[in-house]
Amino acid sequence: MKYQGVIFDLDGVLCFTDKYHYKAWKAVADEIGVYFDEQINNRLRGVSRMDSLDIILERSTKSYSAEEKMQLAEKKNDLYRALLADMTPADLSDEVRDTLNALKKAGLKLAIGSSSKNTKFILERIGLNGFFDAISDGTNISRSKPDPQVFTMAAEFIALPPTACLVVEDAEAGIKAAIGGGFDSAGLGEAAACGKATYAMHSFKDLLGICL
Ligand code: B16
Ligand code: MG
Repeated sequence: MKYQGVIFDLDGVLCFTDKYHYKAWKAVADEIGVYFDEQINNRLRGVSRMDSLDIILERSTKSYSAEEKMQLAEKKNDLYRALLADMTPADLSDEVRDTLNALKKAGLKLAIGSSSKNTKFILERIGLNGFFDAISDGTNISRSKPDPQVFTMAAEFIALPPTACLVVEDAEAGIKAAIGGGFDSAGLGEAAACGKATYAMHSFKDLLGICL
């Protein structure tokens, strides 16, 4: 096999929480009177919570203290988690579930590499709690994508060098992180269209052809 491990981004790859991020940020932006739309929301893909807030506040005329920013981010996260609570294992597609099972059965080590601090909660909601060999997420990193740290740590957790792992991403920031860390990458959506991924995928199951 070409790779011994696969590191998956979570939001936009295994499940789709964009609409929840959007709803929660929109409520916060409306409350402080800052314009926010779905196009701006697209810029938040793969970006950490505090960096996302900075992008939203680019349109604000008021400047916010670090403490005020923390409060806004906390408010967004409370709203976001309340929406995540509605997710169930039905939010994991059959295609993703079957592909993950086939990769695992073939003996590949599988890990998560996500910027989200809500990774474990989301995995629980969609019925993937305990499925992965390792989880590297927003709770163990100090630098977010496009820095490679989240993937470098995931590879360390599964005891493989970057050259033996494939990173699967939906965000250009994530592909840049993979390149920076010396990983091959497979892109979906924006990450496929950016032209920087090792493989451009049309569908999640394309991983079977790449890895097996
Ligand atoms: P949280 P990923 C990223 O997850 C999301 O794409 C991004 O929109 C979000 O701001 C970030 O997680 C932080 O999420 O607020 O839950 O810590 O795509 O890296 O799995
Ligand atoms: Mg993503």
